[in-house]
Formats: sequence, structure tokens, C-alpha cells
Amino acid sequence: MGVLEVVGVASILPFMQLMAEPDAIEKSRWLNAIYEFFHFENPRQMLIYSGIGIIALIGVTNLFTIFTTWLRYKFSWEIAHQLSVRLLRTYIHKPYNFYLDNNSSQVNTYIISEVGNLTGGVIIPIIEIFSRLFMSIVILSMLVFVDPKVAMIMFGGLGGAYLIIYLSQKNYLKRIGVLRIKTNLLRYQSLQELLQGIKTIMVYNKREFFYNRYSQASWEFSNIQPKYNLLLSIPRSVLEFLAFGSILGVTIYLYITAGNIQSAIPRLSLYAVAGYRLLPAMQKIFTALAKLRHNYPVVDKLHNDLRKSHGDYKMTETIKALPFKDRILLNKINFKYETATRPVIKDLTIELKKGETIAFIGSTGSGKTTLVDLIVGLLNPGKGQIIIDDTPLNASNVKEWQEDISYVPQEVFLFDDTVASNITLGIKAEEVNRKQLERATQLADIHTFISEQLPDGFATEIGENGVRLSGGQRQRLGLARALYKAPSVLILDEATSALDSITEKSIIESLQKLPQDLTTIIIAHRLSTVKHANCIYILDEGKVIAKGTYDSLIDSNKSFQTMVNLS
Ligand code: DUT
Ligand code: MG
Repeated sequence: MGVLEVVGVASILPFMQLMAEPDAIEKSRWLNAIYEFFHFENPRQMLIYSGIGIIALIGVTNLFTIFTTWLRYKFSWEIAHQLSVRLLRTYIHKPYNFYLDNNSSQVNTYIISEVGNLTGGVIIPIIEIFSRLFMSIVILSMLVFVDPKVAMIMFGGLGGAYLIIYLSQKNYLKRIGVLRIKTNLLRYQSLQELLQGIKTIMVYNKREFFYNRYSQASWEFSNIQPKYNLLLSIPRSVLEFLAFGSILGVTIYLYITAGNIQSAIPRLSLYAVAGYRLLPAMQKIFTALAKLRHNYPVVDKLHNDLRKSHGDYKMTETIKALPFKDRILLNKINFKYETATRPVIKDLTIELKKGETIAFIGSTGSGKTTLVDLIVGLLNPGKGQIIIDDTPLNASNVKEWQEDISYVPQEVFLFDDTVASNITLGIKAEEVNRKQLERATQLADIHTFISEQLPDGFATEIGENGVRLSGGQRQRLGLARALYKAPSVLILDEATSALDSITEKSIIESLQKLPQDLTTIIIAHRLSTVKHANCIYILDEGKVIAKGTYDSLIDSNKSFQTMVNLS
């Protein structure tokens, strides 16, 4: 594009020469050579043909510009896509505690919004700088070739002015760049929270507070944009003034040195055309530099997150389950959340035989959920080990261990898709094991509801996070999901707490009828849920304060007696 543009600009000089001085062919070696080469019959003919030639050339140049523009954007957005998915890959492979320490809106904002800013504010500007710089240099060299002094003045004036403006804005641009990222994140975060809490917000009539929360963030963000846009456009006005001034200046200079203005017209046209091309090019370079400066903090942030990753994650979902034959041993495990001051689990040792059902009970906040998060390998114990048969759990086998497990967390996660897809977690419709699906939903006591009450049965869409279902229905879908996987370890964290006692009882009873080697870990506040467990552990502040079967605990443990009496 640069070459084409330069040829277009350069061709103006001989053309104007021909126009201004009919005897130019005799005077100029170049024109004479061209005249001879094409076997023109007279200067008039040469003038017309070269005019047509130049028009064609400008046409081709502009067509080519369209093509290169397309190429440039295609290239840039391809990078944007790659970066975006690479970031996502990095984030979904972060350890679970990353999500405890960071607001999820951050991931959201970076992957979607900031990658867009990176494309528009960094990648495209870099390409712009290269292409425009090349063009500017070639046009400038041509001007130097024609008249070094004028070229230097022109370049020095324009370049110097841009440089001064850029240097004076540099730090400010970066500062508002950092601020822009922060306020953009706040915008996303406050909006996401507003939408998640819409029910509470409506009932508590707190629309104003949450509205203002977003409004504040949006206002701060919107305050930055005009400043940034102004900074980008200031030099244009300054430079237009300078350029017009210099063209006039050059005209006067040439008038004085050449004496007669007629012979200066070709050169003046050249300067005008060169300026016409050079000014926007330099303006674009300036804008690109300023954009780069402003958006550099984005590069920093994203690079930082990408750098800490290994890059080549395996995403395959077909993982071989870790052999589990005999026992799970929690050997003196300790755990403290990074943000907390006190440990949640203290020197805990528990052995769990395959096929057994154990239960964790204890007051709220005693560390039950933390303990099962440790067992499933979402969290890593600070001290101590989790040993499966004889294999200590570590980063390299945790995925295989998770293949053995179905975990129904305290909050069931549902996504806006069909019932079947929510239970099978995205297995393709034709690969779904229908028999297993029926059995799992029957065990979870949700089969009748799905087939009789939902308009499209298993194909019914359940809405965002299952809003079209009741709390108990959501829990039973979570259970059905866990059973569909046919695990060897089933972990239920308050997974039946939203059910009425009768439904819960029938589910727990049917779970007991499952194959003998299913190992079950149940967390419950309702003691009837854990009545049949082989061993009940009472947790308090991360320690086991009593253990035993339901009956033996009733006999031996005072606080257990109180709990039973209260319930
Ligand atoms: N905690 C944190 N950071 C977290 C999660 C929990 O500091 O990301 C604290 C809160 C609580 C303790 O750990 O004081 C134990 O929490 P856990 O969720 O394990 O308690 P629980 O026994 O499951 O309580 P509940 O019966 O209310 O579910
Ligand atoms: Mg819990």
C-alpha cells in the first residue's frame, strides 16, 4: 500500500511539470525517457495518457487500501479471538481458590471487554504504526530527493510538533488507562450483581441503591472516555494549522528562491499532495501511539494472567478414573483460607472404608463444606495428606480422583438449557444413555415431575440457573446429575435440605439400595438424613469432637442428645 501510495504521489511531479511548462520534455531527462519509451507523438498526447494513468493508479491504490484494511482487521480480530480463548483456558484451569479470592466479573470483563480494547487499542494501532511509518518514510525520502531542505523543514516541523504533544500527554494517557480498566470492571461487576440479586432488590425495594452503584461506575468510566478522545484529536487541529502555514511558507520560500512561481507550481503540487498523504499518516501514527500508551495497562494485566499459566492445558474430558478399592484416609490435614486469619480445618484424621456411608454434622461454619472441598481436591490441604488406598492425592492425579466422585454442592448449579442437558452436563443428545437418565431421575424422585408436569419433558428449558423450578426441584436435578454419572463416591452437601421430610426419606432410602460399593459422604443439619450412616462425625471449629453411629452417639454424647431432642 505504501509503495502504491508513493508512486501515486510521485507521479504528480512530472504531470504538473508537463502541464506547467510545455517544453519540459526537452528540459527534463526523466520526462524525455518516458516520452521515448512509450513512443508518444506529442506532449499533449503524453499529458492525456499520463493523466489517465494517474487516475487509474489512484483507483487501484484505493481499491488496494480497502483490501489491506480488511486484511488488517481480519488479522487483528483473529488475534483477539485467540487471546480471548487462551485467557478463558487459563482461567478455567486456575485452582479453585483463585475464584474465592477474585470477583468473577474480573474474568468476565477481561475475556470479553478488555480483549476487545486490546485489539482496538493495541494490536490495530501497532499494525497502523508499521504501515503508516513505512509510507511516511518513503514519501519523506522522495521529498528529500526533490529538495532536502524543504523536506527537512516539513518533517522537522510536523514530526517535532507531534512529538512534543505526545510527550506532554504520555503519562496522563497511561494514568487514565489504568483508571479505565478499573472503572470498566466496576461497571460489569455492579451490573452482574444487580441482575443476580434482582429478587431481593425488588422485595427490599433497593432499586435505587443498586442503580446508583452501577450509575456511579458508569459515570466514572464515561468521564474518562471524552478526555481520552480529546487527547487523541488535539494534535489534528494543531497540525492542520501548521501544515497550511508551512505550505504557504514554502510557497513564499520558493517564490523568493526560484524567482518565478510558474516553475515552482509542479513542486508545490508535489508538496501539497505529499502533505495530503503525509498529514493523515502522521496523525494516524500519533493516534496509534497515544492509543498504545493508553491501553498498555491492558497488555500488562492480560500478559500477567497469561504468563502465570502453563499454556498447554489438556481439555479432554475422557479421563480414566483413579482406582479406588479400599479406603479414603485423611491424614492429619490442616487448611486455612488465604484470606482468613484462622485455620478452618485443624489436624483432622478420618478413615473412610469403601462402601460406607459417613456423615459430617456440626454447627454452621464448622468447616464441613471446606472438608469435602478438600476431599474432592478443589482445595489443597496446607499440611497433611489425603490418601486414596495407598495413593496420596496430588496435582497430577486429582482429575482422575474426581472421575470417581459425584458432588452435589450446597448450591446446585444449573444453566439455561434443557433438563436432560443439565443432568448429563452437556453430553450430546444422541450420546445420552436414556436408561441411566431414567434411573437417575427415578432415584432422585424427579422422574414423575419431569415426564408429567414439564411441557417438553426432558427437553424442557429450565431458564437461567433454573429459575423456572422450585428449590427442591433444583436440588433433585442436582442429585439426578450426580447419580447419572454412576460414581463410586457420592458427596451430598446439604443436598436434600430443601426437600420435605417425606420426599427426603424416600430418596435416602433408595440411595441405600444402590450397589453396595457406593461410598457416600453426607453433610446435613437434619439428623434424620444421617440416621443410617455407618459413622457420624461431629465437627466443631475444624475438629472432630465426637464420632459414632446414631445410636451410640445418642447414648454417649450430650450435645448430640440435645440436637436430637431439638429436631
Ligand atoms: N470461609 C472462608 N473462605 C471461604 C469459605 C469459607 O474464610 O472461601 C470460612 C467461613 C467459615 C469457615 O470458613 O467460617 C468454614 O466454612 P464452611 O463453608 O466449610 O462451613 P460449613 O460447616 O459448611 O457451614 P454451613 O453449615 O453453614 O454450610
Ligand atoms: Mg457448608
